[in-house]
Amino acid sequence: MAKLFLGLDASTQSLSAIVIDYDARRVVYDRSLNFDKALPHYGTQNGTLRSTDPLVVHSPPLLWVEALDMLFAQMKTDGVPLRDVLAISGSGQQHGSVYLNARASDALARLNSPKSLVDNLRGIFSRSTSPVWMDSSTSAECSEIREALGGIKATARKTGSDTFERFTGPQIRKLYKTEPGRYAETASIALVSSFMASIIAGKIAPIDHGDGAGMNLMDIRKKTWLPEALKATAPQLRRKLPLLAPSSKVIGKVGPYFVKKFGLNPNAQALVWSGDNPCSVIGLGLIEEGMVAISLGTSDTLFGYMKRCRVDERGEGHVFGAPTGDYMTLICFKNGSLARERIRDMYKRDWNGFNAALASTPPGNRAAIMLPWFEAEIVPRVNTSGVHRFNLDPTDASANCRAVVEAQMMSMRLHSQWMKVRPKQILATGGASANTAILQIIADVFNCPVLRIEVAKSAALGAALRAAHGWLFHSGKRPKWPDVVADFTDPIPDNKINPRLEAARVYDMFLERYARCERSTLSRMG
Ligand code: ADP
Ligand code: XUL
Repeated sequence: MAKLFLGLDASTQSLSAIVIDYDARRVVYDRSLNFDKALPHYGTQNGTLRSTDPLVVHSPPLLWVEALDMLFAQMKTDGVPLRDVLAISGSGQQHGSVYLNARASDALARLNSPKSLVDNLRGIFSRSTSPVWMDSSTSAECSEIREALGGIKATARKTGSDTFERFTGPQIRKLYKTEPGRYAETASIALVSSFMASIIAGKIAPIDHGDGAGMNLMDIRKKTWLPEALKATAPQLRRKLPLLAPSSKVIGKVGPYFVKKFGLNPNAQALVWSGDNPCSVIGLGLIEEGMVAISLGTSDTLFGYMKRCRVDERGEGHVFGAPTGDYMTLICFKNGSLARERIRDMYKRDWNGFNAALASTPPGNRAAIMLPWFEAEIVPRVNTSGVHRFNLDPTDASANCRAVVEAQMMSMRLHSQWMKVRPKQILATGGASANTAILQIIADVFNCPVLRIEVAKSAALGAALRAAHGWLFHSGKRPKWPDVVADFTDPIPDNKINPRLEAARVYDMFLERYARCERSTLSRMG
């Protein structure tokens, strides 16, 4: 019998499934369900709901619930041998939180298979929408918690990051301050990852150390809840939070709902889920110091594996737990794919037209620069949206296409200097990593080769590999990560995008000019 493992990824815009055949060392199933297209009745745009306040960005948790049912039904229709799946794990967009009432525990334990998941779980939320990572509405709460923890440096040292608007602690504090009744009604707070794991396992799932580090609530070194952070966030918080666990933790068997309805094996293990970025660390095989990746998904992120915890005391970057039990560094930019799409659409192009514009303009863009802050930005921290152009004619479509990508990559290089890693190569992943013209700019800006692996969905692949690792571990084997990720994460041969010397030289000089534009704009904004 083949050893199959299932990895799911509940990302911002879609839910994906990857099944791997572990012994054959290959992916045997890969499918995604786009939220806006598959479930239009939730009214999401790119997976989120917008409010009149542009800083507030939520998603309906029932959307994720319905998507899970749909994707399992799809797997069954597609003939995936679900009975042979030995373990399931998953990945979730980080930071987003789900608020459950006192009925949740029971409802999860008693999922009735003739009914849909939505009908089973409709009544378990104390809040019908979940703030997600794109939400920037908690600056006041960030200041309050940061101050209680002793300032930026102390907060970063204690929790792995300064306080950030999208992090779960500040979001919880905002709920407590603005809707105390709802907060009191909340029996349990989950992350997107632990919420989805709870459905699969039929009980409230632990939060893993990778995703837990994105809350401003976990002691980054001890990997336990940090009492002073809990106190600074909201009263009685400890009892509303689940346990923390390493990401190899088995929660239990998959729930009978999935066995009866979709034919899963009753002995299949349900592992804790982790964040999409920690899962991508595994899905890209970043298991040695100095290995770096860039994910071009809804957010753009730059991240790498780190053996010993070293935080960014200036407060822009993050340290999360890595699924290996070590650490990872990360820096996150909100204006990623959606900013590129905005420019593409503004100038009425498709991706081919966008790439033609990149091809027709020179590196350095004749000194034209854009700060593409269509949305409040995470790094650098900008709380008012606005696109700023320097020496850039707004009617010059080609120069604007180049400007958005160059700004994103310049910003990544500039703000990742604290990681003190000069990458020898960069692995690219996420939806936009299909675009070689964009990857060429990354190669030139960082002056190193960019590579891709076969599977673009590194988070879902990472989740499947985590499931395999966890299953082997709990079967008494001592699996080694290099063996687990081998073959799956090998870069595609002959697919290396090499830096161009002349372009790299231009970008070395261009960096300071870009930094000056950023600095002057930020100081004007106060
Ligand atoms: P997430 O995991 O955050 O939901 P994905 O990693 O699936 O997002 O990436 C989705 C994004 O990929 C889309 O918003 C789209 O802009 C981008 N994308 C897909 N194909 C291309 C392409 N050929 N060029 C540039 N961007 C692309
Ligand atoms: C990371 C972050 C995003 C989300 C969505 O800190 O906020 O990358 O995980 O992908």
